[in-house]
Amino acid sequence: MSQDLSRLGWDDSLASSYRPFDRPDAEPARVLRADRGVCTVLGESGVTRASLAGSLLLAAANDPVKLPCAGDWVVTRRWPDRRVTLEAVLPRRTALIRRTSDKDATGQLLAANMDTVAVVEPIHPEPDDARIERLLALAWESGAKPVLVLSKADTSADPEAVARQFAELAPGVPVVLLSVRGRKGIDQIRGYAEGGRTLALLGRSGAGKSTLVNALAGAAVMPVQAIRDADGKGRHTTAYRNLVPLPGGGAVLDTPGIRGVGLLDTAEGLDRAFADIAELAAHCRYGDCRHGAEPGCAVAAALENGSLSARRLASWRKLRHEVEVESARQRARQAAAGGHRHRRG
Ligand SMILES: Nc1nc2c(ncn2[C@@H]2O[C@H](COP(=O)(O)OP(=O)(O)OP(=O)(O)O)[C@@H](O)[C@H]2O)c(=O)[nH]1
Ligand SMILES: [Mg+2]
Ligand SMILES: [Zn+2]
Repeated sequence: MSQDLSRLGWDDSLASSYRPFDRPDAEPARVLRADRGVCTVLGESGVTRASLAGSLLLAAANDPVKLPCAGDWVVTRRWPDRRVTLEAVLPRRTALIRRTSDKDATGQLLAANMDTVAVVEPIHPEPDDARIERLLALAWESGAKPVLVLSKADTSADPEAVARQFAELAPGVPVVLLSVRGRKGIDQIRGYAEGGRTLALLGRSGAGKSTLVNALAGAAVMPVQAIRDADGKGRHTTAYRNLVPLPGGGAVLDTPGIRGVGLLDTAEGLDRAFADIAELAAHCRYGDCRHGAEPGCAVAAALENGSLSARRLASWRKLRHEVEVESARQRARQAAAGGHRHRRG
């Protein structure tokens, strides 16, 4: 049962980052699921469970982001007693990282090595503008390309109108209308996994992520919320992140619904998610314009003529403030850590 890893995106560049680790008892593999201390991986010889090597645990002691995550390409090693260990994580091409809490020094890694991040937001109940904007900023920052998926399109009488309305929140981002119930949009989304690519799904609980995974896989691989909830609140059904290889090649990465998504040092992601405002700001008279009462402010002018909504500007200000606070915090932490090292050395 030899597996062709190229169906999961293994290529020459990954092969060359693997080369230094190559030895007769080693094998490259991709993490399907990461649990505490052990990962389910898919390698050329099939699916195995690999426990994390001590060296890896040590290296990640102060930085959990270094621990393997669903989507990671890793080096496994098979021991004479047939035990398999996970020795190293190959450099990530993209990484979806959120801030967990104010106290945490590092973020939480949600997914790795995805080519595209689908922000899945249900049409029913009313999609949440702020959540879409926040998740798109996170998606941009990951280094992957975002796509906005408006799910449960069958719950709207005029889904196209909803799509047009929400496209304004997502400049430069494709918008896909999805109804698994109505078999609409599934093939278009499958396109993002073609050619051995990986699509990660991000969105609130009950958005229909796992239902989409099952439709793409053509099998009930992920449990979905059984009872249709009237208020659309949805309890968490998916409890772990899972990379699901698809029959036609490529893979989709399911994640548990997230409630609070804190942004880390996401200035670049924010600029891309709010490309409309960034573009306007480039035309302000002053380079350091705060878009308040400054003369020659292009953002204020757009607000005035109605091409920019006050809601969107407020949303951008709020997220930017959050990122600034977080960046300052990180700088302080780095300075403290540097000082600490200095004292020791
Ligand atoms: N009307 C309609 N309902 C859908 C559609 N897709 C999913 N649902 C329903 O939405 C509910 C939630 O679906 P899930 O796939 O479990 O949602 P999820 O995003 O995986 O949720 P978590 O795992 O909790 O994050 C289920 O009751 C589905 O039947 C759709 O296309 N149309
Ligand atoms: Mg789910
Ligand atoms: Zn301005």
